[in-house]
Amino acid sequence: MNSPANSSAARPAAGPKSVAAFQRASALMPGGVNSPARAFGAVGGTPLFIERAEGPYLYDIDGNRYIDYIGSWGPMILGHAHPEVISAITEAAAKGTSYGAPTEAESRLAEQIIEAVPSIEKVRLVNSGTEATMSALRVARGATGRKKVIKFAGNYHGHVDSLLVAAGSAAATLGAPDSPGVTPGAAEDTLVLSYNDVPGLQNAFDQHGDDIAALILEPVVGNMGCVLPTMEFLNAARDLTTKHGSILIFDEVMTGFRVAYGGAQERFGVTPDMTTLGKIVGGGMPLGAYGGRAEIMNQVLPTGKVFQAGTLSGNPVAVAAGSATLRLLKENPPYEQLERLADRLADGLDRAATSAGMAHTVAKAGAMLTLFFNPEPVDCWDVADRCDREAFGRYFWGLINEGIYMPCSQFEALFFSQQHTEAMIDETIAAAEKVLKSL
Ligand code: KE4
Repeated sequence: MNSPANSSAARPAAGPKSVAAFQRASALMPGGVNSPARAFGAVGGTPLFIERAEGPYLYDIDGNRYIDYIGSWGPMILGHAHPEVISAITEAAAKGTSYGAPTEAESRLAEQIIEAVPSIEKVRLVNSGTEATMSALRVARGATGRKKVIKFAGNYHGHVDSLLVAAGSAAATLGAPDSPGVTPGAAEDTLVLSYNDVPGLQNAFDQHGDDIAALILEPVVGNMGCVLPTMEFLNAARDLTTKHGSILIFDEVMTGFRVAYGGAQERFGVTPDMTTLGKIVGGGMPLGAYGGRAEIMNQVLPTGKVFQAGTLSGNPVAVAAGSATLRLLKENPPYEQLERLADRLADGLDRAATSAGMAHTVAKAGAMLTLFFNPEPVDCWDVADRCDREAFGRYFWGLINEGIYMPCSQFEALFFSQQHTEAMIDETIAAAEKVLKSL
């Protein structure tokens, strides 16, 4: 059956080597990928297989070069293959890749995280954003003795059973916001509300307040496209969790070290009880982290009774990559440059879409932004869900043909790095104008 995902006839095909590689991979791994976001399910056609990456560029196995606006879905804020990150990785690897015993390097990275995010008094390193949110949720439930958790439609917190409910990112993209295999028992204590809906949040606490262990949110959403919170919403989340003794978890896996060195909590001045991190904190290697007030984190075994563990947690190679990345971000903060480039790109895409007569909105926060194929400002999933997915798919492939690699879904944010230049932004805007006019 020729499902839309495979009917590349409707779109410019990838190069012959990617097509062959995809056929081989599809016989070996579900969808030929190790994460569904990469499968091009939303835009159709064949995923491009990547040979290498350097600075702001991706190179596919057919020899095409692209300006990269995925950046591995966030981690590559310094650009790909940064020499100092690569040498930190190779130096660490030469001393062995994993000991299963504590190292001072872990303490160094923990100190960097705690210094960057003051609301984190103690931190635990894990291997992914999913592990970070899964662990933070368990600690919040263990610390409060309560069961219920609030999340928001269109927010994605990794593939944690109890959070794969009305999830964003690839779950929303591929029409599986509520995954099979997540049992009613796993999801029954998850309350799903609408992002930015303050009355809805107030009602939930009126009804369930003293049963709510935690409220988890993306303080800037990347996983329904870039959606900003209202300050009223963030402050309501903070005030209501404080009032009811619930734990406020900021899932900063995407926003951490991205929208500011101290994440969205620094940018907005709202302090959570716990924070989850991933992506940039590992510098492109498998590393996540969760942390918060010492009184909460001391509930974690062996100090407390809440169990969480991991063979490769804090392994020397991933820690070296993360530590080098945070050091470089601290020594030479890219945030003003990234903000300027984001403004330039957002304005340029807005002008390009307007001159193409396309109904659209643009949203941005620091170096993450989205062009929505939707005339309504996107402030929650119900609005995001009304985007023109078909037009987005043609826009995506049109830009691929112009050497621009955008996220392959309307429900993802685009990211760029310290290596992106104004000239590249202008090239992207010109390409977008040409493509949007052709739609
Ligand atoms: P990982 O388990 O993929 O490292 O992190 C899960 C996660 C948690 N929280 C937020 C806010 C996230 O954005 C993510 C992962 N983001 C997606 C992209 N939107 C990862 C890409 C993918 O799934 O391949």
